[in-house]
Amino acid sequence: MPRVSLTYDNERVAAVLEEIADLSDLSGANPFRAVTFRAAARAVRDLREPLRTLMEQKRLSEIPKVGPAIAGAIEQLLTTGRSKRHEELKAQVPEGLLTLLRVPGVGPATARAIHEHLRIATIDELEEAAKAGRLRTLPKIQARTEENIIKAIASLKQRTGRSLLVDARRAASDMVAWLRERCDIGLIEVAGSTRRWRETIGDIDIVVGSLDAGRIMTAFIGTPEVERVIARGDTKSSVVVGRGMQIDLRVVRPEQFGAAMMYFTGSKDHNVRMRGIALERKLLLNEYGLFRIGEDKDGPPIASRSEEDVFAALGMRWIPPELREDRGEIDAAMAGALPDLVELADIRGDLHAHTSWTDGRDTVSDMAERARAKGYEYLALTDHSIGLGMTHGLDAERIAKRTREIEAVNRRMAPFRVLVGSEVDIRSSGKLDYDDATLALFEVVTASVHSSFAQPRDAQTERILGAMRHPRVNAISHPTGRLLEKRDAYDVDLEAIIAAAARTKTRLEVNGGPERLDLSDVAVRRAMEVGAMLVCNSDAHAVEELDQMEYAVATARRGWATKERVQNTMPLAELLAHLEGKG
Ligand code: DGT
Ligand code: CA
Ligand code: CA
Ligand code: ZN
Repeated sequence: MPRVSLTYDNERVAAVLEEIADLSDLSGANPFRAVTFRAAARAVRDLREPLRTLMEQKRLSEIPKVGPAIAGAIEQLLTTGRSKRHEELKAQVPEGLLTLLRVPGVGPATARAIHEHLRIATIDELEEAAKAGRLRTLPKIQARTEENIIKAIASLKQRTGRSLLVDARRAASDMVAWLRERCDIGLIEVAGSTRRWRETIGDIDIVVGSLDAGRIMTAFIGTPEVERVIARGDTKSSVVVGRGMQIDLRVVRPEQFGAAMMYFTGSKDHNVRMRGIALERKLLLNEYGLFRIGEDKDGPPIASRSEEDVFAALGMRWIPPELREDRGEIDAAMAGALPDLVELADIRGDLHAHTSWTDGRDTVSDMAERARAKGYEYLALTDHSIGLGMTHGLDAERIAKRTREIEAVNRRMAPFRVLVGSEVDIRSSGKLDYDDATLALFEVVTASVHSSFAQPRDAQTERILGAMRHPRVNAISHPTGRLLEKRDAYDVDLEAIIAAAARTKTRLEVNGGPERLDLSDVAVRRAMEVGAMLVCNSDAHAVEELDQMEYAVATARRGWATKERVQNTMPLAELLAHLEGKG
């Protein structure tokens, strides 16, 4: 049987190599070792092939920055899930020291000094010491560093510890692929918040319908990804895989699969209401099926095999998992008024992507080829404006050169169409980064905030409203600026922006970047209510990131978005007409 190729491998190995680097630093060992491992981690992240393939072809040492020692460590990780060097270092370095490195501003030398002098090993202890002014008594730590550490810890503490949806989906599909291959399971699906495409995930839930629970549990626990087994039972087990991600697996009988999927998909609030609806009809709904009250639990259910059966028996159409949050979907389903949600297949092009002209990795031609291969009719390449010094923004001369390159690609690839686009920065003053004459050089302009996040609410709101009033600005990208588990949205009157979007016909982006998902589902719902138009974009900085569109569409669906309200479901000709004068 062929081995499952685990896409998660490269990322997982890179993370361990990085941790080896951090631990080497913390142990005060040879500093070059840390540098080497960190460089190798970066090289592994940039790989386009699975490490497993390279290992099987004995080509690990061809990876830049990977010498024989690191190649050996990678091979150990891939085959046993562990690395000797990693384990040795972990035994050497006091537990908890690694977590201090998560505080921005605390490097290895600082962490070691803090530990040696103050015996501090946790973030809570660090915060306490910083607040008591005890850090500044240490050599090389100034009062300002101490202040910064207090601030950094405050923002760290805002994180929920939940995982990004994209990481959960990857780990979940790797596990499903592994179990399918090992056990030949017909009925297996991801449930829980991952199936609902919630923006962050607490743990992954997988449901299997099979009569062979024992064998499936054994395979589950024996997966090479598994770092720790939390619980093992006959029908329910839990494990932890890379990066602390927990996976719960439940096995039910095949004829119970639909009811179990419904139960474990949740959300909890949705389930509570569904059970209430059942009770009103003198029915009992649980993970085994829908039953007439009074009959014993082992009697035959009215429905249980598929979700459709259960919903139908309750007088409802099947509710897409993205809607199952108890936000009105149950009433809508009973009234036959569920929205006809936008689908990935409705998307005809992408209106926000970057190339190697600015901070993207791939060329105009590569991006266009991949977009066409995805079945798109068009792709807007929206490289950054000049003000973003760090991303090598386009000046007049480079705009012209890039446009000529795009035209050449368009001649070759017609009828596929690359649109000449710009992601124009909204400066802190509220001015756009290009003058009107320059903006007129683009077919698509999306405007966004990349700096001065701390402006007061009124100023920030006016800054974005000003951009929306500009006739050449088609859309606002990542309208709130949030980075999940990293940075809060800037303080802005989103209600005013959504209202202005409807008024000025400026589209609001649903950005599919894994850390963004911005607008959020809730904001999309508001935009839908108010009549604002949306655009679903990938914000790809490399060809494979065009696939982030899936996340933009899922987030739009969670906000009840329909096809008619998403601009890039339009065919090219219609889109071009709309872009002129904001249609
Ligand atoms: P998460 O893991 O925090 O991202 O969110 P979920 O929705 O995946 O929650 P989780 O993993 O605790 O449970 C998965 C689903 O199983 C949940 O959405 C509803 C159902 N469920 C689990 N435990 C209970 C419970 O005690 N009561 C009810 N009503 N439903 C439950
Ligand atoms: Ca879960
Ligand atoms: Ca769970
Ligand atoms: Zn962008």
